[in-house]
Order: sequence, then structure tokens, then C-alpha cells
Amino acid sequence: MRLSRYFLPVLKETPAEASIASHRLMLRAGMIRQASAGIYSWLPLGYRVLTRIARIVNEEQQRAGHIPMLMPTLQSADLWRESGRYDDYGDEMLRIRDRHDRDMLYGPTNEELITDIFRTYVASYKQLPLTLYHIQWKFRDEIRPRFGVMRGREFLMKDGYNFDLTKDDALHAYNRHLVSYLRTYERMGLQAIPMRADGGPIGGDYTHEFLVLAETGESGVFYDSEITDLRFGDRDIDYTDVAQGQAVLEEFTSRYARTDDTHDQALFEQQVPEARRREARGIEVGQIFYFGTKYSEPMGATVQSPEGKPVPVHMGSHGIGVSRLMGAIIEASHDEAGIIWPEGVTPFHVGIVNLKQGDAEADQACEALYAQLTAHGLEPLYDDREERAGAKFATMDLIGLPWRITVGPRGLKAGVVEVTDRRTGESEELSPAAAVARIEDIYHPHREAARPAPIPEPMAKRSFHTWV
Ligand code: 5CA
Repeated sequence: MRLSRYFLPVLKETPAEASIASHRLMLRAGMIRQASAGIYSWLPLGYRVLTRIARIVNEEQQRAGHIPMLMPTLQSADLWRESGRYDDYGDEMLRIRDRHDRDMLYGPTNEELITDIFRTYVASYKQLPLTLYHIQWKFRDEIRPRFGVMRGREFLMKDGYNFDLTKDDALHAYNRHLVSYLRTYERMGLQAIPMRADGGPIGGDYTHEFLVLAETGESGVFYDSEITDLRFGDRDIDYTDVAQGQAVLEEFTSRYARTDDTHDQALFEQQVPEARRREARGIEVGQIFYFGTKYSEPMGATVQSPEGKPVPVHMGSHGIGVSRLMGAIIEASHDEAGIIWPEGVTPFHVGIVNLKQGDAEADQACEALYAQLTAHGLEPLYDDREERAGAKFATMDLIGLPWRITVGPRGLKAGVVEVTDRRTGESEELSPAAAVARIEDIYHPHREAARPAPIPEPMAKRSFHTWV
């Protein structure tokens, strides 16, 4: 992309309404624009990052064997009356009446809709296990939308739903989600700690929230400091292996880590030596739930058991705050000058800054770099505007591309360009060809990880044909 032809409305002034860094920087970098309270338009740069976050979420869900689909944003109130939540959900639910006087709502979550789909098509335990998910906009009429996309009213969520014959199978699905979430957040450069949480309006008391530690987080958290040393890394995992899933759950959840909703001070003091006790704040970027037959029973989502009896399925639901993640990533990774994107989610892989636009040699070198990087499957952002070097650097620093190649007539005379690391500010002089190779090397591991994984065997073998 050439900046002269892009739409990047950066702001010089710090917007008064933004009280935390991520909100401020997203507005300044021209990523979002508020449409009304807690509702945002995603401008091109913000939309690019949102797409990258969603892509990682999709890849990791499919790697775990979960199946993508798409449900609508508007739902019929009737289904929610069946589960009993239409009245229970309260003022956060946006209720709408259509021209035929039918009660509708803008979905805050999808347990009812997916359970209805399940009960329509699935009749036998032989069609289990099944986990379906989608990435779709949700609406919750939050009393105090704030911090930009962090607590929006309209927000993008990945929500997945598992259907299993037994509690044990459903707990394996729970563990599979936990593992896939650890991978997902790490690919975005985040450490998100699973913590014992409260079921809230979704229900169930078997639930963990994933929290990114940040001073600006809305949740109070209490944890054993040892937990921050844990990394999932790129270890191999077989998602169909029950014991492996259980081992990861135990590794990541056996130490004390709770949100303020479930915190127990006496237990905290008993389980954690004083020197390792931490009290901090965190941003909730996901939550997983096992709630058994809470929805399947009232809604009649049963399957024929191996003994030939109809039994309600065991379910759980599993959410990731896709749009909130953008705020969380920025809170965790920025400095005075702007955002510092982790390579996994950066809107462009590398910026090219031409120090002397109009100089034939500099222009030509930039064009050649642009073409070579693009040929490697990388997406550069070339600042080809007639602007001072200082202004170009300030824009690149603000929008936070992790790598920058600076091209100027003086360097070119010596046969070099400059490659700069946004995080450390360190630069190295390299030939243009070596600069391209350097950027390619940096992104190569991410491109490997981004390759779609083969579908796990048991899922691949099971065919799903139902006639109704
Ligand atoms: N049905 C379940 C899981 S599928 C569910 O709705 N879970 S949730 O309520 O915990 O939401 C999932 C995630 O969405 C949260 O962890 C959070 O990251 C994100 N989220 C929730 N409310 C908001 C909001 N108002 N703005 C932005 N993100 C939100």
C-alpha cells in the first residue's frame, strides 16, 4: 500500500475523550471513529488489525477441530423465552420490535440460537462430539461504555459452543478451548492468564476468564507470581488426546489465580507464600464455560444415547473478545511515540520511508523494495508522500509497524538502506537485498504458523449427513 493513496486520517491532537493509552492511540492513528456511544466505525487501519486478529482466532479454532459458521445478529425473543433468559437478562439486552409486532433482540450471545440449530439436526450420540463457532457482532447495552473498543456496546466476539454426550467429554472440549486460547493469545504477543471466574448471565460455576495484566484493566486480579513464568510456546499438541488436554489445564490452572468475583483472601494466604502473592489489574480477553444441561434441558436438545434413551447433551460456551483484544494488545505494547504492534497482528509487515521523495534514485530504490517485499508475500506500507522525514517517522511510530526500512540518497551512495526495530529503536545498515531477506526472516515463522493445520483424524473421518 502506498500511503499517498491510502486512507489514514491521523490526528495531531490528543482526543480529550480518551482516558487510556489504547483508546487515545487508536483515535490518533485513525483506526476507529465513534459512531455513537460504545459503537465504532473501523477505519481501514483498524479494520486491517481486526481482520488479522480474527484470522488468528479462526486458525487456532480450526486447528482444535472446531467448525466455523455464521449466525445472525438479530434473534427472535421466542427462543430466549424457552431458556428463561428473555426476562433474566435485564437492561443489557437491546430489545427490538419488528413491523409485525414480533419481539426481536440484538444478540448479546448465542446459546439459544445454536441450541435450536443443534436440536433440529442432531439426533444421535454418534454425531458427537461437535463444536461449532462463529465470529459475529454482539450488542450489550452496557451502562457505561468506555475505553473505546475495550467496553463497547457493539463488539466483535468469537463464540463457540460444544455439544457432548457426557460431562467428561464436555470437560475435554473445555480443555481443548483452554489450549487453543493459550496458543491464540501468544500468537498475538500477549500473555493471558486463565483465572477462576464467575458464571454471570451465561451460567455454570466451572469457568475461567483469560486476563492480560494491565494497570488500566477493569478487573481486579489475585495470583501466584509463578504463573507469569508459564508459556505454552510452540509445543505440539494432539487436540484429540484427553490426557494431554487435562495436563495443560492442570499446568495452567493449579496455582492460585482468581478475579475479584471469586477471590478468597484466606485461601490466597493459605496457598501462596507472601513473597509470591500479587494483586493487580487485568483485561478480560476471553472466557470459557462448562454449564452442562442448563440450555439443552429446557430447550429439549437431546440425543439418543448408546442405550437407546434420549439424554440432554452436555454443553459449554467459549468466548474471545476479538475487538477488545485490539485495545488489550495496545495497552500491553506501546510507548510515548505510539503503538508497537506484535508481528502476529501488525496491519502492515514493514514501513518504507523515502527520505527524499522525487529523488530519482531514492524513488527507484523504494519501488524495488516494495516489489521485492510484495513478491515474498509481505505487505509493506510505503510512505511516498511529499513530507519532511520527521513527519514520516512520526507517522510510522504512531501507527506502530514493528519494522521500518529507511531509504535516502546518502545511504544509497554507500549501497545501504536502514532497517529499524520499532520496539528497541535499534537500526542496522544493510544492502537493499539483505534488508528484504531480514524482513522475510522475521515473518517466516509467523507465516509457517499461519498455514492451516490438517483437520484432526477423528473429525475428518466422521461424516455428517442428516436429513430432516
Ligand atoms: N457466550 C459466552 C461465551 S461464548 C459469553 O458471552 N462470554 S462473555 O460474556 O464472557 O464474553 C466473551 C468475551 O467477550 C469476554 O471475555 C470479553 O473479552 C468480550 N466482551 C464482553 N463484553 C464486551 C464489551 N462490552 N466490549 C468488548 N468486549 C466484550
